[in-house]
Amino acid sequence: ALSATLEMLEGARSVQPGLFGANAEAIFADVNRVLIIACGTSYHAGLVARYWLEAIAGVPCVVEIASEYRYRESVANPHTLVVTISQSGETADTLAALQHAKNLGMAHSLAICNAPESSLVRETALRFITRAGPEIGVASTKAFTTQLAALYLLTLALATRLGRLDAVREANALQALRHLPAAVARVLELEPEIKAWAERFSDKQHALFLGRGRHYPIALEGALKLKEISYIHAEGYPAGELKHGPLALVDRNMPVVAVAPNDTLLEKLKSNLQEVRARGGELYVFADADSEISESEGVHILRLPEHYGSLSPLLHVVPLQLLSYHVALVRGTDVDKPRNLAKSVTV
Ligand code: F1P
Repeated sequence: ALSATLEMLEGARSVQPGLFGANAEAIFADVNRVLIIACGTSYHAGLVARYWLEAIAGVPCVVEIASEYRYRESVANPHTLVVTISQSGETADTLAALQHAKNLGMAHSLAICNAPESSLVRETALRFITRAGPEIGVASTKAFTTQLAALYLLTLALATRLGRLDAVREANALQALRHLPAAVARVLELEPEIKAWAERFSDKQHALFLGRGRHYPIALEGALKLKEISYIHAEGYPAGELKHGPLALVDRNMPVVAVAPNDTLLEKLKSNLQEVRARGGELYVFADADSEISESEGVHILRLPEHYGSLSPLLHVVPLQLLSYHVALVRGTDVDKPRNLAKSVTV
């Protein structure tokens, strides 16, 4: 799926605004703020993008859950780019939130969507079609990774427009994007070990997912996937927030999954993990090949083959998706059609 999303980069040396539509250049020139609205997994993609847009493009960014946004009297800024993210392009809450933003006077809109003919794409000034192919299951997986790739391209386009990215950094970022499909393929090779971990989750009733920084939304997404397809109650938390409540839940019956890439937050995360271990919580840590972290009693570690810098969330979500998939298989739930859920939430 990612290869199809990134196909349009072939031979490109920079991210042209035109990737997002004919008027993109003029619209990007008028934008000083980004408002992202989406639901579910697409909302988590937006949360990751906020870290990129602020750090790389220097653009203030707010991310709103679409089903709530329209009930707030938020203060509108006409120079806002309203970014809607949706796999189906038919999610009623996202469409209503976009309409609300327009009514407030925000006319610059972009849809990141997998359905070219959808209502959402018709309603926005700009669009990026993710070309992930059809998602067979209800739970969004490849739609998520392709949404992230699209949001990273948007970040690069805005960063260049605002003079925040020189040609060398842009070329490096594009090279990293092009290498992504191969990097994901290597992560998928961890499947046998993840399958073995899944056996240990099958009789559990609760699980906690921890991450920090741009991997906090990945922890949220890991928890959502486990809930959606295996029906195990799961919560995603920023690891630093543990001591403000969830630590009370931790005991040996609560598996704790940690997203632990080798970035500047790893040391802080490790001290959070010690807090879990001290309460008897069993840790399942997704680290990188060169993360300084080691196995011990109750601490299981799987290593992703390479650390991927800014784009690391795209790789770290994959083992979490696989974990939920294998837990669901062991528990015998329907991975494609979870009870009570619909592919498109149109009401
Ligand atoms: C949003 C969403 C999905 C989820 C499920 C229900 O859909 O919450 O993330 O997996 O399919 O809807 P969309 O707006 O991205 O199509």
